[in-house]
Amino acid sequence: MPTKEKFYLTTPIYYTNGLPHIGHTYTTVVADVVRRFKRMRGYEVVMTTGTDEHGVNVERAAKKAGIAESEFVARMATEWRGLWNELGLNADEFIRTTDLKHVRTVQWLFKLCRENGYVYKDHYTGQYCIYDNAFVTDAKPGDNCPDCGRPTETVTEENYFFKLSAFQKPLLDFYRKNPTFIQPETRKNEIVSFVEGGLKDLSITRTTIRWGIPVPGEEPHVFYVWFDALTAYLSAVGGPEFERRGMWPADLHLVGKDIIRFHTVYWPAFLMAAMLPVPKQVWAHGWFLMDASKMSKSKGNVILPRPIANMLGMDALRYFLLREIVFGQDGNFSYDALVTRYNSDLANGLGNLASRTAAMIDKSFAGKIPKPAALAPQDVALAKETQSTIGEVLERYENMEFARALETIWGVIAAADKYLTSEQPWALSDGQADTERKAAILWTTAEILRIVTALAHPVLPDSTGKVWSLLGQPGAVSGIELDGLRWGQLVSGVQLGKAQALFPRVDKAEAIERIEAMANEEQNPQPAPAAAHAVATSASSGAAAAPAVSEKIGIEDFAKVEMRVGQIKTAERIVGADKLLKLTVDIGTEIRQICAGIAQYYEPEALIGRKVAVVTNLAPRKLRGVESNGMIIAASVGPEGRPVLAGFHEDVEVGARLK
Ligand code: ME8
Repeated sequence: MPTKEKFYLTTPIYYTNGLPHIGHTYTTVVADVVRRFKRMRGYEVVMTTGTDEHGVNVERAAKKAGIAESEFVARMATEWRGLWNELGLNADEFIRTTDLKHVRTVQWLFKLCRENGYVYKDHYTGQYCIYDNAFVTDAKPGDNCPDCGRPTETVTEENYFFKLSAFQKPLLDFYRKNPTFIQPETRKNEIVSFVEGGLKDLSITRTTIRWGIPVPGEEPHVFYVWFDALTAYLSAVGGPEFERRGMWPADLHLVGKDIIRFHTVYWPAFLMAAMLPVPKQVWAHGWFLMDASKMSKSKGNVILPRPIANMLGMDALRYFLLREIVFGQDGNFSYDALVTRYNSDLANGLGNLASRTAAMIDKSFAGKIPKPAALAPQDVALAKETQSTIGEVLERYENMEFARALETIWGVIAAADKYLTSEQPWALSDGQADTERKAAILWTTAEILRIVTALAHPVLPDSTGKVWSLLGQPGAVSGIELDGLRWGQLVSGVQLGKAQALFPRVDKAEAIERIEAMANEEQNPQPAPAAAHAVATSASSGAAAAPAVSEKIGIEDFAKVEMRVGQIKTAERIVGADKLLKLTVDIGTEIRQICAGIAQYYEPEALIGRKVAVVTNLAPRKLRGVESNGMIIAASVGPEGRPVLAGFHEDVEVGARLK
């Protein structure tokens, strides 16, 4: 069997001084889309992401948190990795710059550069902040420290330097011979003029920073940020033994425009100096802006991915990020545009086409995909149109024109909608001729849906999987070979799968309010016991809610908690929160709205009328954006903490106090 062609792609190795926001999510989503697309084109793909964990900022943050740097970065790496997993964005390799294999790779790369004569020791003079113990990049004598605002001092220290100046010509030659190395084209021009303007040697070690990779035998020298961070791409796929893994050089480094210079000037120069293969392409995309300015934690204008994924699903966020702005350019992020696109393109577009088609096949053909006896000219015309878009979409994906790829796919969805409207299969009778016509129309529509599903899969992995099983097609949608995708491959005679909710329509104002409330909750977590609002249990509410067993409380403490008998009046699921139920509970004096984390164990209808124990004097708060005013008591059973509602064996009066 021929071995597959390899494709190695990376996201930046993100800093651990904050948590992922929509900007980081954007790059990682794009990487994941490219990964899925390339796999569907038959490549063996490896995608790397990771965390950049050294430097003075980490030293400071760890100090502030009162913990060791190693512990601080371990916690942050767990958070990053955890969120990527939660969002379905887990890469094949997650490299941390504190990993031993990375440390060895950096030291090895340095050794090669040094042996080849591109490293020398000299003095570095820069502006230094004695309060923060750090050099201030790009500062001039007399400038203040941007972090603490105090005056900087001119300080000279001995550093190792990398002879970047020797690479002006090799780099310019390289750009010329590899015209697609820097993408998009506009960025390439910027970089070429920068290199043509002359390159200064680069200081690559520091003695003023402690938290870094040591230069072997040269302590206290540690590697300075970029020599360390960029090398992570190589460490992730074998480091010094990269040939064994066969993934290096990288085929694609995906980055934001802020770090393009490091990737297209420093990185190839380091590799050339070490006589190692240079990556094939660096793609620098634009910014997602918030109210026309760059998102940053200090400005407090960051958009978080989790609340959006919780409310609308991760596929919706993926779709929006790729559809909304042209890859490479800047664009604004707005919840309004997000929800509008969700309702129009996903709920009314793909979701509606899938559910309508399935419902009609269900009704007219007992849920089996019909086989058409003959096709009408309009069916054939639509088939031709759809077939011709396949190649177009593949090309657009290949050129990283995601917005246009999606636009083309959604053009096919619109054509299918129009076709149904004009053919009106629902108006046809059950007579033989009409049934045959219906078969042709519904087969054609289902075939369009199959093709659209395959083409949209890299962007909408979850929902296209659902449509695929709805269509009862063999195998998994991810297993389709896009290059073999053709009109007419729909398998008929198969039974449709179970219909699943794809993109339930949402009320825009309510959805935005919920997303914002969840984001607020995530950014300003409230101290316990609020965390246990959903349902109070001894184990699942965690240590924060329940005092340690040994810690006794007085009766006066217990008396502060007001508990009453409540009766559940209504219960419903909450869109975007699969664990929560929204209840209204009569507590004798009033009807309260309470959210409870029991949706996976209790059917809403079965709860109506049930009497429960309610904590009634908890401060109200929002859970997943829904107000919760009280707490229902439940036991936490088994290792998963299954909630079992506390109840009463005798009839008790609603509102009675529990003591
Ligand atoms: O620079 N819009 O890490 P970092 C779009 N550790 N993309 C954005 C964005 C926004 N508003 N904000 C961030 C570093 N990004 C280094 C990288 S690599 C060897 C070392 C994305 O945590 C974009 O990809 O600051 C940008 O380049 C990256 O996050 C910066 O991440």
